Amino acid sequence: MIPRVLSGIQPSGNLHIGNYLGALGNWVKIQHQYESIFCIVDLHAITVYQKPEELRSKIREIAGIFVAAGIDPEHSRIVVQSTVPAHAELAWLLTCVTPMGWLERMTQFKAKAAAQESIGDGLFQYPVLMAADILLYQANVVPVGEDQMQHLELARDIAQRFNSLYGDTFTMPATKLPSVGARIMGLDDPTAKMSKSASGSGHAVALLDPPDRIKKTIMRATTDSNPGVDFETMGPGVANLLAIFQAFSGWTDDAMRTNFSGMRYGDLKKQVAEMTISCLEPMQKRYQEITADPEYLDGILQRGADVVTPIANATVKLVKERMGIYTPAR
Ligand code: AQP
Repeated sequence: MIPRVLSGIQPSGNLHIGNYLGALGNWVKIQHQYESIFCIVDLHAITVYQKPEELRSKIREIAGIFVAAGIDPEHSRIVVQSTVPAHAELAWLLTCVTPMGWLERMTQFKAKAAAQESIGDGLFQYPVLMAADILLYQANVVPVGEDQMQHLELARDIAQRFNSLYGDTFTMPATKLPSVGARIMGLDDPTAKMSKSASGSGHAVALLDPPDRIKKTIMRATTDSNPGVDFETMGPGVANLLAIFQAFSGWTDDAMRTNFSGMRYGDLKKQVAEMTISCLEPMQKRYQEITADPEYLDGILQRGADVVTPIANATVKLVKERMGIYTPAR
């Protein structure tokens, strides 16, 4: 059987180069080795308040970006999470086997909760919904950025606990991280992860930013007090710029050292900006073409839901049977 890959992105803001280098770009590279399912996880996005109109348009925008970036809709399924109700149903079933202590340890919950005035229960339950997304499809591989590793570990713990309570039911999903770019940091603050929901114009490069804005953001990036690039003593800002360049270019470590050692920061930033723009421009052009025909995207999302719903429903049925929940004979 062909192994299955699953991953997702929240429509919670503008997709940025961290989302691309940590996740989307790798999905594109590996999609044909697997049976591939890529989700726009709108039920995750609402764990913090989203303006309804913005959320609606972000879902479509992200679907367009997936295709523009190279997700092949003839091969891979692009699914809006809420169009497959089994995600929410399995999440509840798994909530009932997940100890609260496991969720209390999640660092992303602590960080996001600290930024909220009032913390919705959904934010606390978020990792269980993510486990449900993955286990619903018995995914073998989950390609994500480094910030999602703890949630993946939890998904495995939940699967293991369910399997030991109710018998072998779930496949253990493996985490797949990119070798470079697994954690792109904020350009304004290289000690914090680049994030969709962070504010500030100098923080992130969005995938749909025009070239002049990309250049401006990168040229303003925080560096350090060294006179130029020193691979032994560089600070996190310079390391981040080099990681962005390397992840986009695919250059080896040796090539990076040869090209950048001693380079002044102004020149480094220029090269990073040029590389970023040249990698994003074709995607941006394709995005304009794709979104000119809204029916094209609707068709892709409908097909995605149609293909994955029977897989998802079969898992929920099995889980309910295992747990002893009423399942009609037919
Ligand atoms: N800075 C990053 N570097 C590398 N990978 C990243 N990812 C996110 N930020 C970086 C990866 O992108 C995928 C989708 O992320 P998500 O939408 O599920 O939410 P997130 O991880 O919480 O990402 P953001 O951008 O910080 O969004 P908000 O601000 O809405 O929470 C994941 O695979 C993630 O690892």
